[in-house]
Amino acid sequence: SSRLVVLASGSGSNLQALLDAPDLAPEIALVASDRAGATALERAARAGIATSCVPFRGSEDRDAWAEELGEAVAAAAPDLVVLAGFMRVLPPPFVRRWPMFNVHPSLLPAFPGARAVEAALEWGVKVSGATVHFVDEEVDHGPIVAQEAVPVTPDDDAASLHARIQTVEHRLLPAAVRLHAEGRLRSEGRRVHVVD
Ligand code: 3YE
Repeated sequence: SSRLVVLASGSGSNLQALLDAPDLAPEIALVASDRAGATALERAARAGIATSCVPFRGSEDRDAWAEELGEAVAAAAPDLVVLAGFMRVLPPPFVRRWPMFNVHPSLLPAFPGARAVEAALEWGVKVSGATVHFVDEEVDHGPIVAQEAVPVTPDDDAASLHARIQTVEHRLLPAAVRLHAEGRLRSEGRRVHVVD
């Protein structure tokens, strides 16, 4: 069976979507965070899943922090690592170690970075969306696995647009994780295809 490690900094709603996915083949072996207060850790504990917290101590210490986080992840022996609302840039040695997904609240390559929902509103786009992509050395840059558009409405603020995007994320992420576990993703350069 396939083993999953989920990294989360915040509420962990994407973790909850994975926990709630019926028939999700991969077992969540560990939920790890850079923030002691992350609600994701509570959700994991409540679900009987092992947790690990390696607090981020500042950018000067990123390599040592990532090394420590990497040890915790390695001990769980994942087949796939999922960044689910994880808000730290991971250094190259970490991202090369396992296949890794990130969930991002825009239609990449538009609006990468930490404030994607706000940036989309400020730009005035009429359509935004959600992206699941493989993680590489560059933030919000790796090959796209799944993507779906959502409309931006005139009365939207960041909270309402984010909520609409998250509804899509909670569907796209478990589906993408399932495809990976089933060995149904093929890469051709940057293009990721689903095979039967
Ligand atoms: N790391 C790599 N590639 C990726 N992390 C994430 C995706 C992803 C990744 O595709 N290599 C905002 C992070 C952006 C940011 O710049 N954070 C800084 C400073 C934040 C602060 O001041 O608190 C930091 O320390 O990491 C996950 C999404 C990252 C979002």
